[in-house]
Amino acid sequence: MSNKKELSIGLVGYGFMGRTHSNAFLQAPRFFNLPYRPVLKAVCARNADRVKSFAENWGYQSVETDWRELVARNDIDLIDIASPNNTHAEIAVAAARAGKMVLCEKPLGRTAKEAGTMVDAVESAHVPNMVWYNYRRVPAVVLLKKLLDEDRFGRIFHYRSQFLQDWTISQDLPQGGEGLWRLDSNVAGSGVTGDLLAHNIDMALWLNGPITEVSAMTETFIKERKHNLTGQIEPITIDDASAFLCRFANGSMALFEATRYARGHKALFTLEINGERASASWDLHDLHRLEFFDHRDEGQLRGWKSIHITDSEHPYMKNWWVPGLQIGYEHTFIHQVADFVSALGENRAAAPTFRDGLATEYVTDAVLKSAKTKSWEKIPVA
Ligand code: SOE
Repeated sequence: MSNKKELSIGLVGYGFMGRTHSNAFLQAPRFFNLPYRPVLKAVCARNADRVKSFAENWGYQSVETDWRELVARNDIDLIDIASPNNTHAEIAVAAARAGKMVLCEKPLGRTAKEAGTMVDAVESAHVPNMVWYNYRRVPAVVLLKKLLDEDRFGRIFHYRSQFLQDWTISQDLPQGGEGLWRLDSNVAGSGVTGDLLAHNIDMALWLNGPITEVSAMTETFIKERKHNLTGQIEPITIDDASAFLCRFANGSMALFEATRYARGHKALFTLEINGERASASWDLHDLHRLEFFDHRDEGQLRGWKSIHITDSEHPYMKNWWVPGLQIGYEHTFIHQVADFVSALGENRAAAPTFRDGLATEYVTDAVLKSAKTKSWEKIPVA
């Protein structure tokens, strides 16, 4: 066991995200040289039996069934929020007030207003914070960011990005409860705008800078579903599909689309960027490849390159296996922990901070508003 200083984690929530985060806390110090060693101190969820078996499986030292007890413990340094969206703000604000570092699953809040209270709490308590927008840590995407920062693209004209899924097409799928809270707007806040487009927007703001205005449309294809918690047929008020046009501050124009009704697509997150000198594209189903076109290449050999991002000189890859061997989805979370803990050691913030998460929520709020008003909406500065 390493003699590094411990960073004691208190996790809230044991669903899909609780698993990705727990795995990341365990693996990050094994593959990256970090100034602190995350320790799985406690996990909290309401169901006592299930939280106990989750704790046994992942090696948490203790369990809680009330997040307030977890936040009050003085043997916890960091509260990690992986519970449904309607719980994020209250837990984050209490954790920050108790002086804990706070990590939070995306989207930060259900609305920008809610997210704003979370930003105020962590900033006035001066506690390190970060939102789990994990796809920023795909090595191919990090390489794209580097190429953009090196100004290989020149002036940017276009950005386009989609997130396509198909898991809610059946009318028989209920809403509410585990996993399916994503269909209940009281819990989720919104549908694909907050759940999927938020990923596209976070990545776009990071790669291409601020968005200034949006014009959107949304649709709810299935208008009522049985609610798992009440047993009643209840209205569906989330957006099943959402698309918007926008302008970036750098003058580029963009198209974004997310849906859970694209039959055949499971998690097809795509992006393409077109500049004066170069273009690039990436998608999550082939996440270790970056497609790159450089107009400055010699004319007779000019064409799209498909770069396999597995070499030791590619972002993060020297910490993994040997050149040519791939990594995947769970590694994006491991990278996020590694970056957070490294930044902590240097007294720096690790992006995306809560304030960065708020910037995304200004855009998602404006998208939902524009879909209602049928007019262009301006984006405030976070
Ligand atoms: C929804 O299906 C979901 O699990 C999102 O909640 C995640 O953020 C996304 O990464 C994958 O899809």
